Amino acid sequence: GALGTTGTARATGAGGPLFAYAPAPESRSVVDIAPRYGLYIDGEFREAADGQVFKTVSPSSEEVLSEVAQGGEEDVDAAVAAARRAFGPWSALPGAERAKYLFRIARILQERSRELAVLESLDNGKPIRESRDADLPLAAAYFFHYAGWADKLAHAGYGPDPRPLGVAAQVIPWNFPLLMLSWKIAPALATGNTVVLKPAETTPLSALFFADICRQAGLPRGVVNIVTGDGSTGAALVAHPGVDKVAFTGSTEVGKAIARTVAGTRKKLTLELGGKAANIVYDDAPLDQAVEGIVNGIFFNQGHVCCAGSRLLVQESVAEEVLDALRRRMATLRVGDPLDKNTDVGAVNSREQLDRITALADAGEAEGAERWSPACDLPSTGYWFAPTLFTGVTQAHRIAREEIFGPVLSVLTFRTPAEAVEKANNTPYGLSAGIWTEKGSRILWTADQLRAGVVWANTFNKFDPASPFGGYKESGHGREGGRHGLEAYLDV
Ligand code: TAP
Repeated sequence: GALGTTGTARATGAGGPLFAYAPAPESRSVVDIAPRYGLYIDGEFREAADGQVFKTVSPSSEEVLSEVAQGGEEDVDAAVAAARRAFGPWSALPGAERAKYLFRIARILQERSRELAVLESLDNGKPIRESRDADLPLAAAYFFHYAGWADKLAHAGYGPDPRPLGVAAQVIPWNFPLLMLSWKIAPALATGNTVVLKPAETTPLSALFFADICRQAGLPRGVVNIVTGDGSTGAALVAHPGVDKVAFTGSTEVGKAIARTVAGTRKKLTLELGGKAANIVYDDAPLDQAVEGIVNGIFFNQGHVCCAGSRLLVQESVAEEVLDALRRRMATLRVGDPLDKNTDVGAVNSREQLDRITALADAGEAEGAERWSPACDLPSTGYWFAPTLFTGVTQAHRIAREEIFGPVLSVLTFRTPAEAVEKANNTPYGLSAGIWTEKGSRILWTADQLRAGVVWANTFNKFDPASPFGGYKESGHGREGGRHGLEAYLDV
């Protein structure tokens, strides 16, 4: 009963009725979305205990894609209990055996990547080119990477016998639904932990398809549980006394609330929160390349990226040249249907997020910055925001200080490298930064001065499973990816 044979209705196992398919409309020919999905607990799909559901909507068409179970406290309790039961046997498996499951999951992600890419673009609004070329290959790559660690934990530098923590509660955002799931689940399973994961309310579908992949891979029941719902479901999960580890990615505000909940308990916590990255362009930079990097830095994934290069810091002597080239390049961006392979900028994920972006952009104008967007026809239904550039921005402006999480770039200028660094670090965040220059010594000096967990040089938004990712200051603590990412799930 694999999910994914187009047009084939499926109703297998205990979760059958909650996982049966409606015939797919033409536009989604490679993915079948059921009218209704249950929670995935203890290897089965089931209704929420109180029968509550919510709707998940396609942000590009405002069409309801499916109804999904709204998990409550009782469901969280059942999921944590299932994960607890599974923990003993799972953690006792030799690492090489756990690795086999992770490799299997990685391969199924590859095999089903077309289906999942379409699903992700429908539920999230991101361009299919990005879900196909970034989200899906990277999600599989994280599983391959951590599969490789599972039998080598004794050689990871944490002593001969590092122990898993137990049940991991994982709460993820809507910007990279499947990729954030893989960042969380792959290292947790490799190290012998079991998982209860709550996806974001606006993007639950790929996590539910992932649950089906776990079944397909024969993963023992209870090792991965998916509890869909809203923020209250996440809060109940984080607060549950049966949880040993909390991993959260999302807003700094919710991260702080979670830190308060977890304080004084035995729970180990990692937080990956917001950002306000500086993308620094020096006057000796290869400017054409830098302009591409600026565009990628802020318009990739509609700017719904925690490490987005949302503040462009450009050296005064080349500012006009860079801005002219940037405006010309922005005018070529195609905004629209996420399923069109020519689309560069897709739909904003939700009405709420569109309202947030709109309010902050309006504040930018009200505070005196100069707003510019290329002429572009936005579709009449769905949630859209034109790529936007603000010049004349000062450090006091809200658009220079607050995370916008949308396709909005704030431009500031600097005269000296010291001034660039001072401005770049003038933020409560510290997740990422970019540097564009021909001089190697300048790259090293700047990177050393920046308080940012990730610094890209002459590139931006590059991810690799072997590379640790995470923030300084209010961008959170703990690292995901690579050997460092193991530490979050081990008693070392
Ligand atoms: P958050 O509210 O932080 O959502 C992240 C996840 O936490 C979601 O699964 C959410 O569930 C859940 N959640 C919400 N309240 C919770 C609580 N009290 N306890 C436990 N879990 C809880 O982000 P958002 O509201 O979607 O976005 C707001 C802003 O946050 C954005 O504009 C953006 O600036 C920032 N943001 C940053 C990131 C990253 S990666 N840095 C990611 C997302 C958003 P629901 O989705 O059901 O609410």
